[in-house]
Parts: sequence; structure tokens; C-alpha cells
Amino acid sequence: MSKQDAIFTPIGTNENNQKGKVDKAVDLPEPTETSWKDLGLSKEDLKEMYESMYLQRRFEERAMQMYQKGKFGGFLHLYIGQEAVSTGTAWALNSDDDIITAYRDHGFGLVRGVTPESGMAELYGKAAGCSKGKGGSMHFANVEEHFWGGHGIVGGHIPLGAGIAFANKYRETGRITACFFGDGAVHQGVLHETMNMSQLWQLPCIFAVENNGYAMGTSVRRHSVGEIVDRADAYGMKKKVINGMDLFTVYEAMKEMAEEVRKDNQPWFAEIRTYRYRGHSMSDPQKYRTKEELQEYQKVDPIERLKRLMTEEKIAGKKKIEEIEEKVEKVVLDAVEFAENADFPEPEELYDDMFVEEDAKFHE
Ligand SMILES: Cc1ncc(C[n+]2csc(CCOP(=O)(O)OP(=O)(O)O)c2C)c(N)n1
Ligand SMILES: [Mg+2]
Repeated sequence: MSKQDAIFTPIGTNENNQKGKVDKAVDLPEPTETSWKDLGLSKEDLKEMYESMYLQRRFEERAMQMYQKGKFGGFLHLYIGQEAVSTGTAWALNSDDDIITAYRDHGFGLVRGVTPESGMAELYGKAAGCSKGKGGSMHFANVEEHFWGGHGIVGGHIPLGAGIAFANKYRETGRITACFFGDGAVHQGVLHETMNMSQLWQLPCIFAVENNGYAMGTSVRRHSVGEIVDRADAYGMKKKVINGMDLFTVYEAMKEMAEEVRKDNQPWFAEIRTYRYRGHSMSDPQKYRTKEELQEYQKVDPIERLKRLMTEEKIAGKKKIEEIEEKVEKVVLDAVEFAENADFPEPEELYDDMFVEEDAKFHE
């Protein structure tokens, strides 16, 4: 095959992507040099952030195991590797700021009040799930805590994020919106329509791309021309590239942007560079990357990084860390047990919570 032909092959990072070769899909910018103390975080915050990230990871590892045992079906997109993004964001924003994301949503759910029990029950399709068992993995949500889900259509929720921001501006709530989506969504027309309007109307919104290197099996280098972050230039939008493998970097960047948005209502476009460790969904043989590439990113794993810092700076010793981890293990196992014993929704509930509930000719 000629070079010209090969470039159209929608797999891998490039032709050199062979076993043993490391071809990084995403270049991580330097992490912040600001210390956690200077960021205004306390030792307690760090321990809680560790617990949260560890919970997100163990929740998904268990979910994967249960899926493989055939306990539930459907889609299951794991967020493993990206936990610093959800966690840094949750700590940086006010608890009533709005968050919306795509289908890789378990992490954001867990940091925004979806309990492990209601999350696991949702995966199992049980009525006690956060979306009454009718949404599944892609539709975690908790609107009481301003987490608006969990959306399956690539890019489809981006205008919803702007809509929430519009509502906040119109009602003068002072809240900002953080709208997350993947690198694959950047090329959807709707992103560009939304960015144009958001800049024009000065909506209090942070549009944040989680560039994890791949859209399904296509590396970002094969699906995207230039740098993603530069899409902002066309709209005169403020922009930032962030190392999403480092918790403090995400925290600092999100906090700075959020404070500015709150003051001047100018939206931001942020490219958060991160990496997903697992396949796109559960049926992904991952032929498009090498295990050596994955290992490169695992070397800067956000959870391991925080653990090391806490030990080195004597914030939590080995014993304390084990204590946190054991607590999380139990919470996750209890969540699995809860989900297994919970009931499925009643058949009569099938048409509840839909746009059309009464006189629904659509159903006939
Ligand atoms: C409009 C639309 N087209 C195609 C799909 C199928 N699809 C599901 S996920 C995905 C890739 C998206 O990748 P990215 O935005 O980078 O998110 P990631 O999975 O990396 O989190 C595609 C093409 C879809 N869900 N919606
Ligand atoms: Mg992606």
C-alpha cells in the first residue's frame, strides 16, 4: 500500500504504530508548579480527592467485572485514566455550578452525588438507579446536584450546555456551566454553531474537550487537523490547554477559568489532554494502539501521583491510604450487592418520564 493510501486507514496513530513502538496519541503539557497549599487546598481536601478518584476507578473496575460475568448488558464506556478531570473540576467549581457531559459519565456522576449504589443499580437497569434504571451507563444524572448527564449522541449535548448557561445568565443565578465532550465531538457542526452563539451572547460557560487521544479506534492525529484548542480562534474565544493527568493542574485551571467567567461572562474553550486506559466500550480489541503507548500514560497515572505526593509529604501514611482504599472497596462491593438485589422497573413505568406521556399516539 502506498503512503497516500495508508493515510486513509482509520486506525492507529500512524504507520509506525507497531508492537513495541511508542507513539503517543496526545502530548501532555507540563503540569502546574503551584503546590497544593498555594492552591488553597487542605490536607483533608487531598485525602477526600484521593478517595473520590479511587472510588471512581474501583467502581468501574467492578462494573467491568460484573459486565464480563454477564450481570448486565448494553454499553459500558469506562473513564479509567481520566479521573483527575472530573475530580479537579468538582473541587474547583461551586457545588451549584452546572455540569454536563457525554456518555463516558460515571466519573462526573460519582463526583456529583450519584451514589455508588444508585450508579451501580443504573448499570444493572434497576429501578433504584439514578435514572430509574432506564438510562444505563450513558445516562447517569443527578439534577439536584446540577449534574445534567450523560448523553449518547456525540456532540448532541453541547447546545444543551449552552442552554443551561443561557438560563443562568438570563435568570442571573451567578452559576457557571462546564460542558464536557470528547475530541471526537469537536468536528460536529453543532459545536461550532454553539461556540459562535456563546461568544456572541457571552454565555457563562466553559466548553471543555477531554482529548483522550482517540474517538473509538481513530486517533486524534487521524481525525483532527491542527490543534483542537485553536478552534477557539475562529470565534475569538479564550482558550487553554490543560494537562488532564494531573489533579492539581485541572483544579487550578478550572478554578481560574470559573472565576473569570463569573466576573465577565466570557466563555472559555479548554482542551484537557488525558488518556483512556480501557477500550472505547466493552467490545474493543484495541488494535489501534500498542500496550507500550498505554504504559507511557500509566506512568503519570493521576491516582498514583497523588498517592505518592501524600506519602512523601506525610499527609497520609501507608496505613491511612490502606484505610481509605479498604473503605472504598467495601462501598463498591455493597453497591454491587445492592444492585443485584434491587428490582427492575415495573412494566407500567415504561412510558413514564418521556416527553409524551398522555394521549400518546406515538405509542400506538
Ligand atoms: C452523532 C454520533 N455519531 C456517531 C456516534 C458513534 N460514536 C459513539 S462514541 C464515538 C466516538 C466519540 O469519541 P470522543 O468524542 O473522543 O469521546 P470518547 O469516547 O473518547 O470519550 C462515536 C463516533 C454517536 N454516538 N453519535
Ligand atoms: Mg476521545
